Amino acid sequence: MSRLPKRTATLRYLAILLLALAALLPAATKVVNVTTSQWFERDLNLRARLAANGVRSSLEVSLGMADKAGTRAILDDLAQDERILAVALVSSDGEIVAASKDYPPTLKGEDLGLDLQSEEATNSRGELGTRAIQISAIPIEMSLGRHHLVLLHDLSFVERRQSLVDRFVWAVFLALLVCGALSLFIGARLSWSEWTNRLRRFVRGESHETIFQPIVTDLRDLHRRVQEERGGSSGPPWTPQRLKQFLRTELMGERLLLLANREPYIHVRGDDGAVRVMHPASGLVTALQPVLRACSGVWIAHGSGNADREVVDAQDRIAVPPDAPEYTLRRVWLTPEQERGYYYGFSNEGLWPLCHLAHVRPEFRKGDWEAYRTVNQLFADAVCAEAGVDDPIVLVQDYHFALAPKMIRERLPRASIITFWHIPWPNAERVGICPWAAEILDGMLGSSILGFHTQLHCNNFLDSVDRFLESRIDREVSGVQLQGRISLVRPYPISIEWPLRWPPEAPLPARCREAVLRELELPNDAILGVGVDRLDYTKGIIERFRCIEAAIESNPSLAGRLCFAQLSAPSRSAIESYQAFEREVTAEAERINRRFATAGWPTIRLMRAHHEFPRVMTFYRAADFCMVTSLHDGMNLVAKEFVAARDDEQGVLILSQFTGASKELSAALIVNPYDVHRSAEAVALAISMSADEQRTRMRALRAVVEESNVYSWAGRMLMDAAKLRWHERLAGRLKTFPEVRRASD
Ligand code: ADQ
Repeated sequence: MSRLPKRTATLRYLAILLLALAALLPAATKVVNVTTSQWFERDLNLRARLAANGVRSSLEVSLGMADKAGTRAILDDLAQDERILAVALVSSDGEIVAASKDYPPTLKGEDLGLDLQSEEATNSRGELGTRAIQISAIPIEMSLGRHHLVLLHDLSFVERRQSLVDRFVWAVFLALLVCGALSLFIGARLSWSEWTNRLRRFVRGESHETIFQPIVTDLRDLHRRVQEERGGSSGPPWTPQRLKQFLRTELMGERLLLLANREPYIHVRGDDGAVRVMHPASGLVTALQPVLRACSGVWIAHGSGNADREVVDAQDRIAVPPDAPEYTLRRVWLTPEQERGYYYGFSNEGLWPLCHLAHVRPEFRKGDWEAYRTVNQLFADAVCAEAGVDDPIVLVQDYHFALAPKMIRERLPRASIITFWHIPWPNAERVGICPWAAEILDGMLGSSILGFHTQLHCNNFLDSVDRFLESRIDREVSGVQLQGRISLVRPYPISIEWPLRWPPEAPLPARCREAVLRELELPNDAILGVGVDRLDYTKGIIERFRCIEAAIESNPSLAGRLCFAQLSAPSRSAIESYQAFEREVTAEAERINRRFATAGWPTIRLMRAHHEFPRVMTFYRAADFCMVTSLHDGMNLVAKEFVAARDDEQGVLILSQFTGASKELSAALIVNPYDVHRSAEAVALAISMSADEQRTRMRALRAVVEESNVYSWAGRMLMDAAKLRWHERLAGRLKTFPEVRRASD
């Protein structure tokens, strides 16, 4: 805040004070003068009366003896007083009986302007030469009759005193002015800084003085309007450049260390002996790859390809992407037993079904748990070895590494550890199924920030901590305090890059449609639906097929026109429940295809393969509608990819209400995949939807994904981490525990 407005305000108050004093001064002087002159008059009268009483008996004697000289001597004595100029004794008929020597002979009784018949003392004002005088007549009762002792008082001392009083009044006013100005300056300064401090404390949420509520309401309003003007985001849109810039300015250009089980590039030696690079079908990789490309750093992951070891250097590192390196991939090797226990066992037969409400029983085996602990330690060690500093920023990804945050924290207490849980977090009762629930929670709370896709998952996590750990939960800041450290628990809905890294030669949607219809040998008027998923029982693929079946059932004219292409990447095939699921999906597709065999071509096209990115995009752009019918899904990026692929603003998204994405993409047709009948109605609605309505919905969906892209996901987490780092460093400097308040505000 500039000093100028503060000074101007103080000067204004000073001028008001000056004017007020200037207006008061004449009145004050007048009042003081009148009052003092009344005091003096009263004083003189009193003196006159005292004098008269003092000489009354002597005068009576000298008058009785007709002793004129004696009488005059008495009066001369009286006139000795410095304030009495002259004295005369006047008879009741106004005759001067005797007078002191300085009594003006011309001043006769009738000239005195006094009532000489009065029994009371009387006064009048007059002048003697140039002097102002007061004339007092004091009646004296004597045996010779009533006389008046007339005293001429010198009033020049009154004038002298009054001018003294005037000067004194001026001096008092001047002193008042100086003191007023000084106290105004000091008071203004003190109250200004006190007020600013109180306001700051209130804005930071450290006090609750309702007096400031209107200001904060105005601030919020202003902030909201600024946000609206910027298209709803806090600040300019998040781009790779903004993310990079943010890292440089707010996090001092720190490298990111990213820990994830899945590697972004897998080197595989094919049957022909050549080494190929594969991109795994993984939502986590889809989301994090653009972030690491933007920020550089190290991605630490399990080396899972059969040619992975052949291409790394002595430190198990390789620069990626292979064609234009932007960051480092550090591979960690696992024995087959470790992989079986940690990955297939504890992570995917235990935690995955535990966290997804998809009716597959979680399996918890002690051997798997031990492998999980060992492998978490192995990866935590790799992170610490790559850190290079004692306070790195580590992004721990997913349920494979629940214990790693605490293990990293033990070796690097000053690290900023952001853990993101990509799958749902169930309610506390379900969490209790895991025999090591407390250890899992304790391990995760080694993080500085714990991120989930939705607020519901955060709430479930806090409830679980409440149930299984001795800790302090601060619901106001959404954090858990454990062993003197706080972990913030926040929702960060994940997303995809925007705009999509779509090859420049990407065909227009119409060309994509032609290509797909040709490949699937479909007629030009075919209605094409698409589904893209890993072959996972949580994705609701069987429910999706049944919904297509029900749509044709209720509208038989769709048979022979509606084709549903399901791109399914095999996933976790070593696990029995996944093998069974794959068999079930295949059988269900075959059954439906047999049922509508009269169509001339299979209704369900189950394309069981991992498809490279451009091909997936071609299907998105070719489709009339895309179905995401997960039974439970943390977010689901397929929904967002479909929306991002449709720059023609056509196509309809049918989206399960059990995905995190449905909380953001409300312009989709939201369905309950268990309700096959209603979901089939949604398919019918999608097929018959006008181009205008498709455009309106698609525009709304695209606006959401554009604004909440993966850079904003990473940016918001890193912003919170930066604030937390700042708080912790400050607290460390002050040697107090960090009082963390709303790190994301
Ligand atoms: P996933 O369960 O892997 O992710 P999802 O978010 O749908 O699920 O992402 C799947 C990704 O794999 C997409 O990028 C998709 O294009 C790709 N993919 C799917 N099938 C494919 C195929 N056959 N060929 C090639 N690519 C294919 C987990 C959670 C989700 C969460 C993400 C990110 O389960 O809920 O959204 O992490 O946090």
